[in-house]
Amino acid sequence: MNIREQLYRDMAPHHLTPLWEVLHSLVPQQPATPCVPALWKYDEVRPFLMRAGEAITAEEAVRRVLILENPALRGQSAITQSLYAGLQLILPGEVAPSHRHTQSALRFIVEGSGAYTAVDGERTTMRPGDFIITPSWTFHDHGHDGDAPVVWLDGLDIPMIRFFDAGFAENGASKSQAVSRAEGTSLARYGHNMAPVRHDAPFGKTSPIFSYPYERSREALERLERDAPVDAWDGVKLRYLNPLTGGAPMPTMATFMQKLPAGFVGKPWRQTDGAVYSVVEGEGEAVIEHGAQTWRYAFGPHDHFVVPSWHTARFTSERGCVLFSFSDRPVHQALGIHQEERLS
Ligand code: 1HN
Repeated sequence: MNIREQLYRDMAPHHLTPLWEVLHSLVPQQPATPCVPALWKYDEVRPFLMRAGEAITAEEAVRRVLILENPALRGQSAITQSLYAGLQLILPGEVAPSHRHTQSALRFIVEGSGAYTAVDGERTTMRPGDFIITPSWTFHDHGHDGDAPVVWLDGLDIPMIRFFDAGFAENGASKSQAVSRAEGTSLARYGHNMAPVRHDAPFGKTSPIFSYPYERSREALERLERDAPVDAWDGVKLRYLNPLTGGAPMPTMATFMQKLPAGFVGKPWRQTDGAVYSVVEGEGEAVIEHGAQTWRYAFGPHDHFVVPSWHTARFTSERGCVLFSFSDRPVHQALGIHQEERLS
């Protein structure tokens, strides 16, 4: 055995290890994510969700969710290194009981209407395409007074909070929290490019609006598609705002909605923030490239897919489509490490 190997062996019991053996993988020349691209076709996922509806109640499950696990991160409840995503089902008459946690959550409504989520005493009715926020450490419960299944995408910063070992959680005192404010109050206060004269930030670093209705987002995108230049990479893309800061609606997650016009053939891009997509309407194709590998995803309504960090992606759409997406971009930006490249 040479002196190097002898050194490694003798110091290992002392919990010492040589940097020079791992230096290159610690500081790669560019991001080297273990995540892989993945597509979940709604046609394939939906039957499993409905079977989950027969297998367990929302109340017993607490949250009846099928986790979208990155195929390269099985067992970690993660769709990227920092983000969690899942599809949640609530059936008529069910309640998902009140609790709170330091993890922030977003909901993007996929299918069905009439379910509600209650945040801090205010209920919001869910409609397809609505983007709803549960701020960190606010009590939240879900219920459903309608007559058909409701499914939504949950996006949470679970892996990030786990990484920081900063998670706390507790159950609410009652199953459903008491309603203390009329539905629509927070949207009226903060969602019209106005704010209370003596306002505070009721949810700290998180947006005071917790429901961003689809009809408004869609109208903006449609108008811009008609009246403004279409971006060669993104089509027509807008980011959701915290109106009190101009920044992302949550400290850990940014959300976006974009419309690709009919006949769109997008140019390729890559960014450090891995992103999760929910197809709202229409069809298209995502082409994702990394090294020598190429993934081609033909997507349609309610499909979900993930574009990992620093993978090159481009979109095409023959008949047009609307995409919702979220990523951990605000954290990259806060740390000054966000990078984005628009390729030709
Ligand atoms: C949670 O509270 C919800 O409130 C959904 O709907 C998914 C995943 C892990 C931990 C908490 C919800 C969750 C979650």
